[in-house]
Amino acid sequence: MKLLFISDLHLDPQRPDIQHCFDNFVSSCLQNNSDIKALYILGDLFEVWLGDDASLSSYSSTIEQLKQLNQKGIQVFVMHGNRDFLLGPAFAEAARCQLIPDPYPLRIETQKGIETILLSHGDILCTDDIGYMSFRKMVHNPDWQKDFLSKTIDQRIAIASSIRQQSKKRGQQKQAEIMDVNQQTVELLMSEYNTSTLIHGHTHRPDTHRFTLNIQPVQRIVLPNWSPDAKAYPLTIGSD
Ligand code: LP5
Ligand code: MN
Repeated sequence: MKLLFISDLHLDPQRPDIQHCFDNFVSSCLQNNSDIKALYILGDLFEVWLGDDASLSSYSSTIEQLKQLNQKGIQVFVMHGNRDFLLGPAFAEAARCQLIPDPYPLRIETQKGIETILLSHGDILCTDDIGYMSFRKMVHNPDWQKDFLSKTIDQRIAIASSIRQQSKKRGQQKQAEIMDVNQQTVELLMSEYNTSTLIHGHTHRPDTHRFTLNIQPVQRIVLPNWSPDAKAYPLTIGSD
């Protein structure tokens, strides 16, 4: 049995090429469904999510695909990313998926006993990006979200696009390392959850980083953003 991990698809009605890659991925999952127990989507499934009331209709085909995966026996778990942190209960119900918090300790049974694989979108690890961390704090405040969701859809589109512009502009001014994870933050989080494997996305720097933590070998797996040759990260569980 396999668990699959993907992130940062950034599905966008204006990018049919990316949607096409996702269509192929879903088809291949449906064909191999007896082997796949669950799919974990670690954030930024959507380029932007302006609230369930505003965005469900823009992504109806994707939601239908997630529902099909569930109907074929593949459980789908979705984590918020920094673009779709407003995914809410109406989305989860429509897509028959489960929203999971960030970070999320996934317990799996191995030959050595129960192990924890720690899952995250990855933006919480980028603590050197002070501007982003304070922006994140603001938009994760429940009062701020309530206020944003009470605005008309046109007002929300205007605010989101102004923030996108500012984010792009500031991104060009930031040093690349600032937008990567902070190693100390990674180590603190992995120690807190007593895990030897962390899987995350967000940075679009796919890699496997192996290092030693508390005298143990550990790894940080960074998922790729979606592209025609991007593959889900597989984890085999159980005896086969
Ligand atoms: O995703 P990416 O790689 O482009 O950039 C992220 C960080 N930027 C963001 C912002 C998103 O790009 C845009 C979010 C739009 C969707 C929101 C939907 C709901 C609407 C909510 C609107 C608030 O996440 C970027 C990081 C980068 O990752 C790498 O980690 O650097 O962070 C920033 O650029 C943040 C800036 O440093 C500060 C942002 C300034 C915005 C100020 C807004 C003030 C409020 C205005 C309200 C009208
Ligand atoms: Mn992201």
